[in-house]
This record gives sequence, C-alpha cells and structure tokens, in this order.
Amino acid sequence: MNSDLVKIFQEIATLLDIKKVAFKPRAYEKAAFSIESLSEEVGEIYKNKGIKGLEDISGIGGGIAEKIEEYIKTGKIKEYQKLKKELPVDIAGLTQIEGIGPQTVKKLYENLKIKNATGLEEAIKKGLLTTRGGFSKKTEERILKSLGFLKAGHGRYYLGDILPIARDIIEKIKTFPGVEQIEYAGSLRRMQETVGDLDILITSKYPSKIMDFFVKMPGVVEVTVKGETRSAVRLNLDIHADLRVMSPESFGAALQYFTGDKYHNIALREIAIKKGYKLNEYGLFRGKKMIAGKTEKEIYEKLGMAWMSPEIRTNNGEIEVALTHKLPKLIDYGDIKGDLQVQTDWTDGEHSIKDMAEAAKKQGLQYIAITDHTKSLAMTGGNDEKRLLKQMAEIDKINKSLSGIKILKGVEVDIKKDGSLDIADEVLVQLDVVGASVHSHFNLSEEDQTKRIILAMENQHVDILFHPTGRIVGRREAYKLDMEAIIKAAKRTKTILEANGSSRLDLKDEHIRKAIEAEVRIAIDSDAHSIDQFSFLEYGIAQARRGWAEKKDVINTRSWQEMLKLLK
Ligand code: DGT
Ligand code: CA
Ligand code: CA
Ligand code: ZN
Repeated sequence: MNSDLVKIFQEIATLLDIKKVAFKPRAYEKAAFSIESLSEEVGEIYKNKGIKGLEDISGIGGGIAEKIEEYIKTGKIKEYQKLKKELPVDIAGLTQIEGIGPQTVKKLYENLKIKNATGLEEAIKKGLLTTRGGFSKKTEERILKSLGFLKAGHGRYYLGDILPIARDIIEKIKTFPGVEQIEYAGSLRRMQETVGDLDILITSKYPSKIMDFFVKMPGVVEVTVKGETRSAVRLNLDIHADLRVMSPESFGAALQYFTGDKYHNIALREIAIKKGYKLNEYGLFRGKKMIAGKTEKEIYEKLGMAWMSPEIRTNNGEIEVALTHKLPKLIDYGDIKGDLQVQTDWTDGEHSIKDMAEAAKKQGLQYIAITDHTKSLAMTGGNDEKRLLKQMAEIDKINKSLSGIKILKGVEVDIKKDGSLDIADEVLVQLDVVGASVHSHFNLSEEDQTKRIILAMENQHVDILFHPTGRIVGRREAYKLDMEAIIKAAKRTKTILEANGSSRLDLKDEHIRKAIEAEVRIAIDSDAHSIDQFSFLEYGIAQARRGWAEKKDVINTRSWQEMLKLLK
C-alpha cells in the first residue's frame, strides 16, 4: 500500500504541475517522499490511530491525510481519477525520457494524443512532432537521442563517465557559502558499474540559500523540484541530481540511507526492528528517542555491526558477515603498485613507451608492463615475433634512461579460435608478463569458448587472462563462458584473472568474488591506451572491492620483484 500511494502522490504532483497549480504539487511530493521512507504501513497506522495518526506523520497535512483515508477505505482517490481523466498518459514512463518534463507531456498529449514512450517513438518516425506537434527540429532530435539512449542503457551512465563530472559538481557546490558537510551517496558512492542519478547530501545552517544556489548553478537545465530540504535538477549531459540538506545530527543516517542499496537498507531496517529500534534517514530511534544518526559508524555499531564500505552494501552476505565482525579488509584505492596492461604507439595506443612510463610514475605507480597487441589484430598493427623482440630491446634501453619507474616486458597475446596463441613460445618465454585475450569469434558455443580459453590458460607462459569475458559496459554482452570452469582452470594452471578497469569492467564483481573464494589471484589493470588513462585503475579497484578482494588477492599490490614470483 505504501508504494502504491507513493506512486499516486508523485503522479498527482506532476499532474498538478502540468495544470500550473501553485503549492499543492509540492505538498504531494513531500507526502510521497515521507511515505517512501516510512517503516510502517500507512494502513496499520490508520487502523491503530485513525486519521490523527496519519496527520502525525511528518510531511503529511490534513488534506493529504484525508486522501490516504479515502484510499484505505475505497481503494481509490477521486481527485487522482479526475486528473487522470483529463490527461490519461503514462507520466512516469514519459518523464523518465531525458528532456521531457511535465509541460512537454501536456503538449504531446494535447497536440498529438501521445500517451506513452511507444506512441512518442511512432510519432517521431512519422515526423509528426515537427509537422503537427509544434516542436522544433532541435527538440525532436534531442528527444530521439534520449529515447535511443534510454533503450540502450536504460538511462544509466557508466561509472567512469560520471564520477569525474560528479566530483566537479561537488567542488562547485562546496564553493557556496554556508555548506558544511557534503557527500555524494547512492550508486555512485557504492561505485556501481552504472549510475542512474546523483544523490548529494549536505549540512548547512542556511538551507534555503543553498537551494537557491543549487538550482541556479551553471549547468542546470531544468529544475524538477525545489523545496526547503530537497531540490532536484537536470544538468546538461542529461544527468539528474538530487540535493538534500540534512541536520548534522542526522547526516550519518541520511548518508547511510541514501547510499543504500535498497536491499541493504531493507535488511538493515529489519535488524533495527528486531532490536526494538526504528531506522530511517533521520536516525536510529527507540521510541521518540534518537540513539544514533550523526555518523554511519554509530548506526552500524548500534545495530551490532562494524561500519562497512559502500561498495559491498548489496545485501549479498555483507550484513551477516558484519554481524560476526568478520568483514574482509578490502583492497584500498592506494594499494596498486603497478599496472600490468598498457598499450603504446607500437600498436593502437596513443603515446610512446617512455611517455606512458612517465605518466604512470606521475600517478604514483612503481612499474608497468607494456602489453601491446599481436599480429592477429592486424587493424591495431599488432606485433609479430620479430617486432616484439625489437620492442623488448627498446624497453631495455628506456629502462636505463628512467628512474623511479620500472618497465616490464609484456604482451597481450591473441587467443586464436582453436585456443592456440599467435606468438611462438620461444618468444613468450623471454617476456616478464604474458597476458592472453580473446578478440575474435565471440559467438562460439559456451562449451567451445570455455575449452578454447582454458587451452590458452594451459600454456605454460600465459600468466594472466586479460578481460576474461569480453563484455563492455553498456555496449557488448559477455560471450558465453562457463565461469566456474574458468576459475577452476585458473586455480589448476596458476593463471591470474584480470579485473580490467577500462569500460570493460571485466571480470564482473560477482566473478571476482567467486575467483577469490577459490583462491585464484587477480590483477587490476587500467588497459591504458594513452597517458591519461591510468586513472582507470580506480574503477578496476572499485570493481575488485565490490568483489570483496583484499590486498593479498591482487598480485600488483606487490613490488614488481614479488609480483613476478607469483607468475608462472
Ligand atoms: P541509481 O541512482 O539507480 O544508480 O541507484 P541508487 O542506489 O543511487 O538509487 P536511488 O538514487 O534511487 O536511491 C538512492 C538510495 O536511496 C538507494 O541507494 C537506497 C535508498 N532507497 C531508494 N529507494 C528505496 C526504497 O524503496 N527503500 C529503501 N529502504 N531505501 C531506498
Ligand atoms: Ca542515485
Ligand atoms: Ca536519486
Ligand atoms: Zn584486449
């Protein structure tokens, strides 16, 4: 019942916005928001305390309490039905298309009788938006683009695209006078592969001033909500951002709540209830008394757990482990000492070996392995044996001219269809690091693909299986592969599995976790093709953390001498 009411109230708010009704939309929005975070069913509250109990819920006034009562008694809300009749469209579905706000929904319906995203797409195909709808060519193009993106990525952004932007936004907000604490929460703080929207939390003595700043900040394209404690905007690049101002004693509770994820929160709330507490975004309460809320740490501790990193908050066992105080000590963002997959201008990279080495040193790395492509990848100008030997000699020379960074000799050798490699063993044996990877024949059956890759892993020179599943976030599905068999083979053949930090994010977190459980080691690589791409290591580390990896599980947290000892 709570979630139905949340949906209805959100929709009423939008419908009233479309009619340009003042104030009322915000009241419904507020009500939706407070029902969303209730730990009790409104039906229960009504049963026990009547309409008075509903009015006591913060954010719910007399008028809306009556609407809830009406819904509980009759299963409907007349005002909602009346509004729906005037504008019978799929509001949630349409407004989730970037660039479509309440007024566009209205115009689409009134001019073209468009009710939903499918109708919109058809109308665009027929050219109706510009010919009969009164929309400009530019708007039509923008909507078409958003539709395509929504279909492809369900409106989500790749972590690596959005994290730098989010950090800039945070820096910008920090410059507003009066901002005290500030953090981003949500999927971004959990460093999830993709991010839907930004959730930003701050404390300030001047919330309304902050809100004024926020909605007028450069880059804001549309203000969807503006309130005393919460505002929401759409930024250029079509990113939505939510800003909430919390009081300092609730900041930790809000940070916990809005970091989620949802399933982690639900499980946590159940534990709180069992202990006789109530947990919400304002704090942990016993009755009306606040027990914790200032920091996340005190909330977890009062619930009998140690604080845990956002990356593992997914309700996949972390809560049970936290209750027994046996959480893993996750690999840290500063723990990587070297990068084991780096391309240069010898093949499809942009910069020279020397430039890559110097950039890596600037990033704080102690070593890199140069792993250019091999001859099967003709379009990259892949190395053959002769050229690879030449490159090795070149690396010896450069190593002599550089200090503070060690360049290891490596290769990204191509796994052919039959599982053999496209570089001869006599040359592979002379390299420090041999990574092998699949770049062709993605469509083999699971059995054949698995066999092919295991065959390559069985080569006594292959140290690392690079980007094991071939996926690219938002662009390419993984090929069919029996991951369990691959992990078993990795263990048996002492092959390291890669956690690739580029937009491949391959292995996935769940597979990293399985590999580690099987005592298979991981290498976290940037797969850099230019000097600025060593920053991708951060995403690889995030991925490994979400896979519960500890420092010891990752070979390149060691010095290059120690690391080499772990290779075949
Ligand atoms: P996103 O934005 O789709 O990438 O994913 P999140 O996790 O950032 O989700 P978002 O922005 O919808 O909500 C932020 C956090 O708020 C979420 O991580 C946990 C919390 N939250 C959202 N919906 C619920 C809910 O229905 N129940 C509970 N307990 N918490 C929720
Ligand atoms: Ca979010
Ligand atoms: Ca959000
Ligand atoms: Zn590759």
